[in-house]
Amino acid sequence: MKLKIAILPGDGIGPEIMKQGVAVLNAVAEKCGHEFTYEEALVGACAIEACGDPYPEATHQACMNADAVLFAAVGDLKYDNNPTLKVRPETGLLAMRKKLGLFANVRPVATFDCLLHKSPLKEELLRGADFVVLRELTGGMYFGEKYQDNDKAYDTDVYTRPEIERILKVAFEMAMQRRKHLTVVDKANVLASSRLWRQIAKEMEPQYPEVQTDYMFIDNASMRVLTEPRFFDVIVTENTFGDILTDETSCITGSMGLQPSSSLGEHTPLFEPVHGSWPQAAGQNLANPLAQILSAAMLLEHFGLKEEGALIRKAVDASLDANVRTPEIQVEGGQKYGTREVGEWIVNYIKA
Ligand code: GGG
Repeated sequence: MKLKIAILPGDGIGPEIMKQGVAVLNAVAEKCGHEFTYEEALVGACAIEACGDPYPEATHQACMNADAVLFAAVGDLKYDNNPTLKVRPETGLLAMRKKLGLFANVRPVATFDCLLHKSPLKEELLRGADFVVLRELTGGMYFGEKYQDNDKAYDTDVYTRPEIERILKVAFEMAMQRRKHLTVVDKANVLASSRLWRQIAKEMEPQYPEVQTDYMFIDNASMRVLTEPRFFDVIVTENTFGDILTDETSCITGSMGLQPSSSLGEHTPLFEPVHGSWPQAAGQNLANPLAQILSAAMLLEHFGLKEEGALIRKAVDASLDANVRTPEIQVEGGQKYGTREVGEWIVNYIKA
């Protein structure tokens, strides 16, 4: 298969983990006889530095012209530490999602047996946990009207019926493909937008009679994903709740560096780690490349390359079993591996 992939390394650890993601894609292409071509483009702080725009038109064109986008992360301390800098790297990410119409962010949460002990949670609660958080990605507070002066600030939490219906349709259909259990997570006891989500979900329920649908407040869900992770199959929720909930679920997988995602919608699909740019670790060969590599696996699976995706997953499992791990999941007293060494080990496994 021929695939044209837009490569967006972004900021911080982004370029380092992306290098490993692309190396793994190349190893798969070589092994399985595919032709993947790449066009690299700027997004985030590096794009602001280059041209003053965190999502330049040239990057948008590269994304639109590609079959898929492989993205790493954006964010830089310079902007976190200086609130007078009004153009932030993260607005590049939001603009990209909005312009590509990527409203459905699929964030799978699964355990790795050899890392269960790394979690702060009890092993017996975690074993076998396997669910998906479907995060709405182009609405809510992230995109609603904002205001800030010295004395007052607000973000508006807006959702329209079509925005809610389209993400719920994806959620119900995903549940049908899995264990037929959907949990709608909201804050309907307080928020009007949540009440509309709940109303529309209840209206849609009869179209999917095989799906067991339940409703949970975000505060309760935040507790239940940690105390009863096996309860969940598909969680659907709005933008902000989904962002927060999936950092929390890194306690289930064992590391933020192990959570990949896909973003689907109107235009080119995008694949990215759930984690951010970790600018403090940039250039130090410390970051875990596995979320990026697993995002590449999701990319291939999206185009029907199931065996190729499975090959990457097998290589990732093998690297973890062989204790070839970055510091945050390293075996106590074991050998240290960096971003590069983990990536190279996986490439060699795939080529063997
Ligand atoms: N790879 C994800 C990333 O770069 N995250 C940084 C960030 O700004 N995240 C906010 C979001 O995902 O909405």
